[in-house]
Amino acid sequence: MNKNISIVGVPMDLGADRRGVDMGPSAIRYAGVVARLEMMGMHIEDKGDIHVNRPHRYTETENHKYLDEVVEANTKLANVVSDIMQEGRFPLVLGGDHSIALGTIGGVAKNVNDLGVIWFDAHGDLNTGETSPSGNIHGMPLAASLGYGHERLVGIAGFSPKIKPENVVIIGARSLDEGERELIKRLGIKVFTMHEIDKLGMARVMDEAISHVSKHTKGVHLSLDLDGLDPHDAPGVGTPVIGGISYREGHLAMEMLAEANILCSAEFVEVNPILDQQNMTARVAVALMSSAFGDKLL
Ligand code: B3U
Ligand code: MN
Ligand code: MN
Repeated sequence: MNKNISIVGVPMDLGADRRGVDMGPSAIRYAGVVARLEMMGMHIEDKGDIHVNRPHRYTETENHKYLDEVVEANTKLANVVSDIMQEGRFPLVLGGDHSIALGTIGGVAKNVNDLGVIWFDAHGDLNTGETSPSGNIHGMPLAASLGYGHERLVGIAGFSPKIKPENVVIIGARSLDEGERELIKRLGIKVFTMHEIDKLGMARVMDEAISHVSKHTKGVHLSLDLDGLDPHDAPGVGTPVIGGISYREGHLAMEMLAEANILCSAEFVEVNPILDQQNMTARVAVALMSSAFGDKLL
């Protein structure tokens, strides 16, 4: 496990409908992420936040809200993340809405051929401008990373596709749009919905997910949307969906990732302190991070 971790915040909420996730990085820092990881013996460098431009007015481009701002911030993020990888450090990105996965994956995939991705989420984030019911770009980053969607999103970091469908797993899905279901079937993406988690248990799901994403890859990126967890355990998210992954199942999943020692990068997104209760969701995010980096109970 790489003990040299560089933290980057992305105070972005333009990819989502509800304001407030732009304060996610502050909430996660306030929840003590640096101290917690340092206590575990990690060497932490906090690079601060990426600058995200505040738009003067609402814009929409072919069913993409705030396309210019989202592309600009993700382009910057991809460069910062790529520099961190070049230094041999582990990028830990704090969101921000999930549109920032485009920049993170762009920066990581530039440095890791055949990157695997574990996508923890209630949603598929596999919409394009044609299929999106909302025009919110946070519902599109996985599709765009695979090469589907608006050319300006797909083109972030200057190359596409960034990842291959056979190297992706989605875990925790329970709200998929029609176009997303079609893309999942067409590309043969491995999805562990809540049905599989209930039926097989998280331990078996993670065993299968880990062997799937590490088979043909040289590193795995963890993209964890806090709305993958059940809203009882993580209420501070923009689009809560009932019936999610429990706090305990989330920890088991992170502990198994640490044991497998496959991660090269991670991001924790969609923490919305405005909708939270006593910063609980940010604290859950920090606890999950510590498990993903190998914190043990005994
Ligand atoms: N799939 C819907 C809803 C959604 C996606 N991601 C979140 N919500 N957080 C959409 O708008 O694309
Ligand atoms: Mn998401
Ligand atoms: Mn989600």
